[in-house]
Amino acid sequence: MAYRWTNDLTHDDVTPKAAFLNRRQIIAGLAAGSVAGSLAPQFASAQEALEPNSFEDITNYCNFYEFGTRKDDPARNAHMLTTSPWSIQIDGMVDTPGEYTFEDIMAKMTIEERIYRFRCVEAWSMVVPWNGFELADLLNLAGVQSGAKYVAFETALRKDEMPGTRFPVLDWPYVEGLRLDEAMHPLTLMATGIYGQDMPKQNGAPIRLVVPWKYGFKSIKSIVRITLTDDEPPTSWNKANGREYGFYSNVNPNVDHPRWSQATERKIGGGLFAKRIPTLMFNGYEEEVASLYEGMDLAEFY
Ligand SMILES: Nc1nc2c(c(=O)[nH]1)N[C@H]1C(S)=C(S)[C@@H](COP(=O)(O)O)O[C@H]1N2
Ligand SMILES: [Mo]
Repeated sequence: MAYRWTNDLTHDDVTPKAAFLNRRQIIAGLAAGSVAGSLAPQFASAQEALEPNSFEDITNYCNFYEFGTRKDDPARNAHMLTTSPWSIQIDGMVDTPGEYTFEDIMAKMTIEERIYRFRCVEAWSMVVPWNGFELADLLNLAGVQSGAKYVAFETALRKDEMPGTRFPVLDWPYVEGLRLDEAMHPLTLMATGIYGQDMPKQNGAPIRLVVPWKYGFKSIKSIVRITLTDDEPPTSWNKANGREYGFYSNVNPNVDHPRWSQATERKIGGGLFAKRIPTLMFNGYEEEVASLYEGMDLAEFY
């Protein structure tokens, strides 16, 4: 397909197109599942599978280990996090390194709504209406230098405000990374809210990453530092268990997690007897991002 993301696409071009492609692929994926007979879609229609999850589901079923490892821990504990004032240190291979205050960033960015499917590595999914801006716009503000190849991210680490960090569940602070082309992709969002409101603390206030074609753990929350580098940066889950969590972590129904299948998922909010739905290549964003990985063996680079 000749179509390719370019810098001359406006936000208006990107969002409806992304939504449309996503919808078409999901409908195709659901149809394939039901034809095979093994996967009856849990939803009355493919449309329903694309409907945003409720604010309650999104804010009460969370992974944010700094506040505890249970799904309801972040909703209970994240109120302790001070999110104002907030700033992000942008450093490494950039023209203008320094502390960028949250207010200053917000004043310079165009906030828009993006409804994205979100797929956790634990084989559940949600549909979330995020507000945010493209990470590329922030990186361009700092000025990416020509030798940069990767972007490293770091979450705040405050033992007094984050009870989960008193335990060595992960090697704190939580860190993540993207290849520069992944970071610059127009689907890659710095999210600052959901449902038109400021980001709830349990979802990564005041600012977090959202990379919709990768497993949820790549979408690092409450970011305080962004570093441009020429070396693949370490990531928390890869350090914790490199056999289970690789650097790329692209959603891929054909590459199983060593302990469970990634072929299907359960959409949160479907109820106790919810049936599983098929997981789509790159979480349904194949048309937009497959070209980033041309020639790469995605079973080796998982
Ligand atoms: N700092 C930090 N970011 C994080 C996590 C975490 O524990 N700490 N969990 C990740 C995982 S595993 C998932 S699935 C998503 C969950 O985002 P949500 O709670 O907004 O759905 O956040 C990701 N970002
Ligand atoms: Mo996750």
